[in-house]
Amino acid sequence: MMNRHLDLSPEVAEALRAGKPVVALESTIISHGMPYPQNVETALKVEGTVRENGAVPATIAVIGGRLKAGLTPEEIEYLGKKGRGVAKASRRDLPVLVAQGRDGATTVATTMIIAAMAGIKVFATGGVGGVHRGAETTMDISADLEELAQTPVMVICAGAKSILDLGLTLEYLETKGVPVIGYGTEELPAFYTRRSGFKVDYRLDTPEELAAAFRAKMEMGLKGGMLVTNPIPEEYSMDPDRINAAIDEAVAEAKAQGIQGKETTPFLLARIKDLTGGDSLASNIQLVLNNARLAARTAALLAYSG
Ligand code: PSU
Ligand code: MN
Repeated sequence: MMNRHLDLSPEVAEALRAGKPVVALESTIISHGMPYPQNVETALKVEGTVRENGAVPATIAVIGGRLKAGLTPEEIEYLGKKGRGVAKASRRDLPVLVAQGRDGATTVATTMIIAAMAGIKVFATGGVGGVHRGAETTMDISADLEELAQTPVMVICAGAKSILDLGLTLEYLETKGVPVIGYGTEELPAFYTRRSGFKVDYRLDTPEELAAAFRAKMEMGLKGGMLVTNPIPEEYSMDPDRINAAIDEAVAEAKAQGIQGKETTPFLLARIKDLTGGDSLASNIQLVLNNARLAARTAALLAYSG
């Protein structure tokens, strides 16, 4: 029985009923991750890419207190235009937003929760949250990591930005038993760049191998998800020195201005975009499209074989 707070769009409901592949997409990237109107254009383009690769897109958000899997273009436009006026909703935010009939842009954590409620196994995004630099004193660790530890969804991302402490993020995921897969790489990609200097747990090279590993995890009843890190295509990757200088500057500004809590990640993302004169936005869009393609193909294998 469907959760009483959840609404599936007619297209998503029909696809799930028929056992067709569905790919979940998040909405914090729309409201908080990119400026308007590129955020709306990108969200619609990502949905198109999922369709072209044989799956049905389910963009996820909280609207008027309803958990939504599958949005209309009008709902995507609404979330994109309202931007940071929409609450960024992680796991701890859901109870009050739902009880009060409010809107929420879902993070990786919340998108996983709602995807799992709906029965969606694969989710494509840009970057995941992780252990922030300086977490040994701030304790700023994204709820995304705890969600990966407990909710059965495969998250396909482009690695993690070095606004995070990548080494500590990998240690945390190891402790929590979350497999970190490099797609076609042994190295953890760093979002804007293909390399980070940190090793992933396993390199897998095909959607078939991703689907098989996820299926094995499910069959063993091991709880939690899987993190697939898919490097940005070479032609869109950024110069590491330039992007790392912008990230260091943004982190220093956040510290100087006393930015804290859920504001930290959106602040850093917006500053990096400004400091790179908008170039990082073009890369960001391309890597999300690249992840959507891989997610759709993997979802199709999980739906149709085995
Ligand atoms: N990192 C990115 N891009 C993003 C996010 C993180 O490179 O858009 C968003 C995602 O929605 C992620 C959330 O789930 O920020 C993590 O926020 P926090 O660090 O506050 O948990
Ligand atoms: Mn945080």
